[in-house]
Amino acid sequence: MEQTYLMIKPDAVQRGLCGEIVTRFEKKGLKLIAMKLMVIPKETAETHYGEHKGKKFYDSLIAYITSGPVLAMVWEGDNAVQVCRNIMGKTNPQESAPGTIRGDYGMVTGVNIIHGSDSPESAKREIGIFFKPEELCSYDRTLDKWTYE
Ligand code: IDP
Ligand code: MG
Repeated sequence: MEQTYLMIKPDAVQRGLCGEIVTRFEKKGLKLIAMKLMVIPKETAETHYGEHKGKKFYDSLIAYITSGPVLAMVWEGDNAVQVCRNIMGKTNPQESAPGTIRGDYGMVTGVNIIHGSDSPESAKREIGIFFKPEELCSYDRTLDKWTYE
């Protein structure tokens, strides 16, 4: 099964949205396999967002993502990367459809609630930044036979 890295950003932790956001992925049928509340060290944030280095929003992005605790998570499921991106909505919350997380809870791109990997390769890289292999839980859910054909 595909895995993806999701991270509830500091604004959403501060606003008390963790429970509602986690619930959306659970109800969809995705499986939570790791979760950790943490303040990201600056160097880790720079590694995670390395692809954006040099862009005009880079410094504010690093300041934002290290400004308070994030809820780091790994979720698993069929096509999990794309399914989770669909649930999150577009990068700019003003362009995100209502019903998506960013569409429902966010107002601007620079404070946009949640991160999700954009490909299976990114997911592998990002999971490795935030979790040790032994922190990922492998378990069966009896309800999966009512989730998948
Ligand atoms: P994504 O989070 O939807 O994958 P990316 O383009 O990878 O979007 O950008 C990473 C993060 O950088 C965004 O989620 C957002 O927090 C921030 N960001 C991207 N573009 C802008 C911008 O134009 N202004 C401010 N922040 C931005
Ligand atoms: Mg991205």
